[in-house]
Amino acid sequence: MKNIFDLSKNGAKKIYIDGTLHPIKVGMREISLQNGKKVCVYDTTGAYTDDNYQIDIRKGMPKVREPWIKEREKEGEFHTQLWYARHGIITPEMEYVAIRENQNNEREDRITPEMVREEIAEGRAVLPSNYRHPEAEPMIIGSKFLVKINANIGNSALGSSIEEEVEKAMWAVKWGADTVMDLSTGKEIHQTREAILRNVPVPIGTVPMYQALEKVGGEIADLTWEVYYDTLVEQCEQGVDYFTIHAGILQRHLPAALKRVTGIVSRGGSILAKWMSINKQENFLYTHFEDICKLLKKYDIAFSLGDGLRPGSIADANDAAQFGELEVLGELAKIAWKHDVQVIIEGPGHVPMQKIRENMDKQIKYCHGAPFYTLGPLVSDIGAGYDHITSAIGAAMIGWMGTAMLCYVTTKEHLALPNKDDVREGVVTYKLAAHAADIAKGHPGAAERDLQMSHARYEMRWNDQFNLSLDPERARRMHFEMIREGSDHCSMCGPHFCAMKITKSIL
Ligand code: IRN
Ligand code: FE2
Repeated sequence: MKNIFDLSKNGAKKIYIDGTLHPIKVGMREISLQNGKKVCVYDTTGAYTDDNYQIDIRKGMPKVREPWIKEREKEGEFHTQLWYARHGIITPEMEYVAIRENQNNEREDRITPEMVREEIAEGRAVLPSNYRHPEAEPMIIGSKFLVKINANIGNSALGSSIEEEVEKAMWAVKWGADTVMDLSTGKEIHQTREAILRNVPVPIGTVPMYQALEKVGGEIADLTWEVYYDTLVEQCEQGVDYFTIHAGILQRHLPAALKRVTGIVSRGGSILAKWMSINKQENFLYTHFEDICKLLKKYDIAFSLGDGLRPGSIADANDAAQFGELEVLGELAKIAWKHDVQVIIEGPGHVPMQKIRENMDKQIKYCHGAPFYTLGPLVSDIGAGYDHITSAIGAAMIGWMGTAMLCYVTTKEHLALPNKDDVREGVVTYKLAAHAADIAKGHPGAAERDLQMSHARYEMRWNDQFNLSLDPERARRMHFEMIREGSDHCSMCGPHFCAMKITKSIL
């Protein structure tokens, strides 16, 4: 397989930073500039960008966490990162993410391993780490840290193959996805997930309900707690790091939700609503919540408490159904914490800009500081074909307000299953939204790359401009569409109308 991860053509290389508390090596990306400066940036590609690495899909990736897990095995007990944090223990995973977050800067306000521990202990940050997924590099989701992005992939009944989905997953991490969710609902769900888990260096999330429903032939009436639980165990064993579990949508929320313009737009949420209406019983994920906690705790899998009632149109934003469910998610977070299980809270959806603030405020109020993870939100309903942008506007805003992870939305949202190119565009668009939020939040050193980019622009260092951008390949191709290598200007202004050139000639 051709190496899609070659950094050298973009003036970059992989470097490793040693831990001080633990014998760990943290991979980062170093971009070398024409003026001799070096810029160190966060890197999600794991061993793929290591010079000596040979990609072999059948063999899978190196197991970076294996030595630490073996160590715990020797001690005879496993605990969750939350348990360790609460007991004052800084794990190798915690030191790892602290080093990663700093992007090699030595500023006084840099992230320390102790800060990581404290944020996890307080439930304000999550370090997804199923010990059955040792291929995943530790990363952290919390409002004090870099805003993270998730890329959804997965087949549907109408298309895609295992190879295509693995390629999409690798492509997603190439462009910077911090986690990948496999949302497959079609054929060979187990095998597809296995191939993805073994071949990406980031945490993997799923919505187990999708496979549970497949197991009963798509018949919601046939769904049972037992089938769901078996599915959970299967996915736990495979190594899934976090599960979207729609345990907060309850019978009492349904009348309001059914009166909406767009009803229930969450797949998981709609399945459970239908199940409740058929059986006249409470959501079995809610009634069995503690059983789920006990299972997840054994593996250190995090909850991503699903927003089954997120609004699917701006007309439905911030309604009683949505916030009623959010309140329940906050109660469930407390129960999960009682079991030392880590928790993220999922959020919307479609929300006009003036209603975004209330979402963050209510999440903080109801959910006791648990990280917020939103799908956009899309700030308008008319962006079909451009919904990566409609949603990135909302994502940047809510990220700035404190949302810890942004679930990307692709150009194909509402229209079709995204392909590789859609994944790339979605990921880069969301990296921008997340980065814009990091700058606005004042994350230590976040704006350094921007400053270097601006110097490169003013000094017409074209290669540096490409290499510092989030998609060097696209930037380079566009620049050279109309102009030859070695020109000191671009084809936008031509040789005589470059404002920066004119400015520099003013004495
Ligand atoms: C994120 C925030 N709110 C929803 N999401 C994601 O939406 C969730 O993590 C999953 O990847 C996707 C589909 O969820 P539903 O439609 O089953 O709720
Ligand atoms: Fe939508």
